[in-house]
Amino acid sequence: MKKDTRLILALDVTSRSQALRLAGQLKEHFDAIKIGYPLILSAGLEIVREISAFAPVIADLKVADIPNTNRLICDAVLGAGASGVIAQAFPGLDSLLACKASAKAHGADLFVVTEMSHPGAELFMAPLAESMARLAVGAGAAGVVAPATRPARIKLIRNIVGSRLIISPGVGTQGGSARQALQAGADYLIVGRSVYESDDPVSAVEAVLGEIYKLD
Ligand code: OMP
Repeated sequence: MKKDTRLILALDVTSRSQALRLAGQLKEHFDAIKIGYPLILSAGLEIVREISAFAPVIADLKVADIPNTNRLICDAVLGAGASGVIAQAFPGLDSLLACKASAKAHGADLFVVTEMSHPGAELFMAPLAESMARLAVGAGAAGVVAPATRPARIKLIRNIVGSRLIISPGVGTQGGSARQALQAGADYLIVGRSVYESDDPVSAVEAVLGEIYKLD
């Protein structure tokens, strides 16, 4: 995945035509486009290949099952053209290794969730986030997902994952700051509603980029 804008678009719309329009309009501003259940269940698996024509697709299926089912899910979405897939760590190492094997077979990247960005994640995920990050490293993940809403947690997770990628959701609508997340060590920011729900998505993404460039 290139690292030009350091932004990943979370395209959680449910209309195929809107998704394709937004992808075409915004592709220059993002290094990748993340799609998940909302769009894939609405538009069908073929949307993965259609969006891949604009940018590398990360399939956010938060895969969280036994190894065999994980493998089947990853094979389906990576076979449809995704360049990366997101899995949950909590089912354990064997489940993650099944995702990793599928990713490797497709020349794709595995990303593993450590701690989620919403308030509810503080109950069960936050206390185990460091173990999840260690598991991601053990499984050979290309990167992890860590919350832009809690930059201090990104810093902590960076110490565990070393040079592996950290992709961070929660900027904008969820209240996270792009600048703080990058300063804490995120490689990429995942941005969704604050861009695609805007009346002017291009200006909305340019505002985030302005915040990023101010870092230099
Ligand atoms: P917005 O809140 O609209 O910017 O979207 C954030 C995107 O990141 C959505 O697609 C979420 O499903 C996803 N996400 C989180 O918000 N929090 C997490 O902890 C993990 C993810 C994710 O795995 O991408």
